[in-house]
Amino acid sequence: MKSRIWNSLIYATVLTFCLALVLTPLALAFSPQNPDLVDVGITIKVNQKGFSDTRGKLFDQKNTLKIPKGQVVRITFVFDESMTSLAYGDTHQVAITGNEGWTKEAEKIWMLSRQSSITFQAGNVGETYRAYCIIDCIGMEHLNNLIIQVV
Ligand SMILES: [Cu+2]
Repeated sequence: MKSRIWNSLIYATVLTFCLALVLTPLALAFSPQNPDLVDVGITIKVNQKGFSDTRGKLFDQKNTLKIPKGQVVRITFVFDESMTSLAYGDTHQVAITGNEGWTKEAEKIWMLSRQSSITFQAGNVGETYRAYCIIDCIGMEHLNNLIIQVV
């Protein structure tokens, strides 16, 4: 009799475990923040000189950020002020505006919270988006127009 109770207990435990194994990935797959649903992840450094790629090359009117059409893109903005600079005490907050009219804001980034992302789906070839800092900061004249082009 006792062993039957044990058996059903074990059975219940195993069943719960198996369900969790199956359901947890499913739940993750359908949660909107799931990184697996992002096709392209891009890191952009933010400092008083402007927006730059991970190697430190600044973006400008000619050197635009290119993203592939139709893909879900997550752009992570990283606080990149040098410790020796006055701007090290600064805070940035980046927003992206699409030419369809939407605007998405990242969280504030500063020395103690160094990165924040914006995720969106790229439109068709030729569409452009624009990223800019929405906080008064040192170097804001260089942080007002990162051009993102769909290619
Ligand atoms: Cu800023």
